[in-house]
Amino acid sequence: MVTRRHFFSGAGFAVAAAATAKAALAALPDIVTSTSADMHAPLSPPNGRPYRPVATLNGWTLPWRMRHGVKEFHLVAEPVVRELAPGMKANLWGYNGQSPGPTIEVVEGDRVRIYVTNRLPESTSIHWHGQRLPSGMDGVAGLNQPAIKAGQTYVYEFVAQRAGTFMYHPHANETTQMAMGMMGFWVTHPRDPATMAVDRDYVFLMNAYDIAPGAYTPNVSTMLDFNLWTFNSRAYPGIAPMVARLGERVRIRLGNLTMTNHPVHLHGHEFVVAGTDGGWIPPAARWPEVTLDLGVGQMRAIEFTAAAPGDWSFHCHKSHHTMNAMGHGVPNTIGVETRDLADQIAALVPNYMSMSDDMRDMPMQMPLPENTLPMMAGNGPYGNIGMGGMFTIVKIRENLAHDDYADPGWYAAPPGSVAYLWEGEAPPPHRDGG
Ligand SMILES: [Cu+2]
Repeated sequence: MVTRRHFFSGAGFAVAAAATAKAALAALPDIVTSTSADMHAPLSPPNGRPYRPVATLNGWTLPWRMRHGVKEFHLVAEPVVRELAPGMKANLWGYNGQSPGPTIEVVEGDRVRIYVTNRLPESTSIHWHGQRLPSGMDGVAGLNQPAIKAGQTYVYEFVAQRAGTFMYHPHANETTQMAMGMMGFWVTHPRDPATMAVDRDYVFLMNAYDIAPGAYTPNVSTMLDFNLWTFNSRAYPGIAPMVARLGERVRIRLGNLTMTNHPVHLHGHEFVVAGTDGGWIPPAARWPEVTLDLGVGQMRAIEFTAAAPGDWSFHCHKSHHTMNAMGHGVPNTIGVETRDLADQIAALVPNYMSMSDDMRDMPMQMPLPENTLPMMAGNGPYGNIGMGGMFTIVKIRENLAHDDYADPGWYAAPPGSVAYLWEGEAPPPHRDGG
């Protein structure tokens, strides 16, 4: 969970201080890195055209420098250690200290220059997914440019022509590099901040890893059978809640860089799809949904009014995507008296535990290898939340400050508004005819 102290400390930023050749390096923007997987406060633009910044779930926005009217960013592709959730860290590849890399925010019409330094042990490139740009800036190694070799820096420059939702990722050895976490979000804000304005604008990427229980490094030869399903390289309960004040208009922008589709589902509210990969949908053409199936390589922006106070689930509806690493090829034990069986096996195998139906109630007691998340791990106000992976909570409260993104804790439901236990006997079933 993000605490207020962590959230507002601004800690986790570091600017690399070059002891030597500082004058020569002044030609390049500073390298800003983050050491924290917490959600940072949205970055209000210190210069350039005004806009309402986005909030990156368990992430941050890359600061830039303005040089002769050009917004200059410096991305560094490098090995990182990412905390996927408390209790588990992964050796990933990312940008500027984290995976995903920092969000890049610019305004429609901005001229943008991005320095990309490769500190990986192999060649890479960077593709600006969805952008209108010169072919030579599109970042497919071998097609649009030579690969960026280890140690090299390449410079990309183009005008952000279209407002909308974008991603960046390598187009060089990309199966490996995306399986290792190399990706980031990009938002181009409308030239007029009143266009498509909302009160809160959350962004994150959906990604997946295959990390064997007890291991730290993803298996990069996995094609489909991933075992950790994440929002911005975080698994529940490590994913920050999305907080909103009652009545606010909320946007959530998602990009899918996993190898399968994700039907994401919001509880208690309807939303509309307000934007696709190709731009904004005119308001009259939007239709209401409660589940959006996000295909591979796609981006969507959904919007809703935070109409009801409470704690509302927001998750992928593939139920195995709301679980953390589990064994595959497990026999079906539904209807099997697993307790009797478990006792017999336990006599042969110490510490054996079966997939019994009360397992959710005891994940904290299960012996797990080091650096392994329980399959279903969250603790809620009423007991265990049988969720991991691609799951988080939209927390809607009255009287929140409009710039308050900190976790407000659990919802205190008004008396009489919570499902309650029936104390009496249930009647026998009444069967018709037959
Ligand atoms: Cu999913």
